[in-house]
Amino acid sequence: MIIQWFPGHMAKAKRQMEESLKRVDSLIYVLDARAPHSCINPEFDNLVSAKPVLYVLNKSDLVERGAIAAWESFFAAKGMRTIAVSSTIGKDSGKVISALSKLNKEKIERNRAKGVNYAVKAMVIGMPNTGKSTLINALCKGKRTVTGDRPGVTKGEQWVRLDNGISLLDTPGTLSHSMKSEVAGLHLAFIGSVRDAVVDTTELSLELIKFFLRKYPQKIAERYQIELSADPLAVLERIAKKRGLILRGGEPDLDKAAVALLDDFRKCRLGKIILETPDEY
Ligand SMILES: Nc1nc2c(ncn2[C@@H]2O[C@H](COP(=O)(O)OP(=O)(O)OP(=O)(O)O)[C@@H](O)[C@H]2O)c(=O)[nH]1
Ligand SMILES: [Mg+2]
Repeated sequence: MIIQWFPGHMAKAKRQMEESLKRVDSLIYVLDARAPHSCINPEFDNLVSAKPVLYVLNKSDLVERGAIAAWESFFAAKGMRTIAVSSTIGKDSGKVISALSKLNKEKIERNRAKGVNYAVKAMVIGMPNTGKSTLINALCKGKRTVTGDRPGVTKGEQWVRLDNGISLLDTPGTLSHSMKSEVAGLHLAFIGSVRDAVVDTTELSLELIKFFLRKYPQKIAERYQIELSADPLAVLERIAKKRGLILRGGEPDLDKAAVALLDDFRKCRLGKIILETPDEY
């Protein structure tokens, strides 16, 4: 299943980010901890090569600690500064601020030597729905940006100044013109970075079932109390029946079952699941 979504507002957002790059000294690159590799957008390469970058593995509450540690080591080996946080839990703010200050240490010290108190300006970038605006709210301890559990919530850039003088630029989440791989497209759709309305949700749920059958079959069996089958369609039918999602003629309502499954996965009701591990890359 090939996922493709690049509406005009993303092209515009990208142009704006390139323009705003001149006004910041660093980048905070927010990745969803469930799919860190798929969240790296090749179209951000020009931004990343221009400024120091702090990679933030956000939503780490949705993944086992050990799985995140493997990604942290993977990125560290590539010289990428990475920290894992959970912006909704919000106790990681100090960690982000200190990593950001470390990233800009030389500039801050150079200014301090001249008697100037330099405050960092960072642009927060990432795929849609990875939690950029939520992270900013956690850092400023307020509700300054609009957030929501779907992609495309942030429509335009917005500066937010923290108490300590640090300024953060929120940006709209953007995908790439074409996904770097079919798997990356699927993972981004699973985590809600692609608008559900532009994909065939039932087909997407069958792909998610295939993933579970491969990696975590028990989680599906336990959650829905069904017998497993190697055929994803049979699994979806069983989920529909178990949930009482039946069409008028008595057939299972696959579309509703698909929505329920995707929702359960996204809300962590199937347990802590990582979609990709470093050894696959
Ligand atoms: N479990 C969990 N959910 C999170 C976390 N951070 C953000 N979210 C949720 O993820 C959803 C998306 O958050 P946003 O902050 O709006 O994401 P965004 O990256 O700004 O999205 P766009 O502006 O659409 O690109 C919201 O429902 C948040 O509550 C986290 O650390 N853990
Ligand atoms: Mg946002």
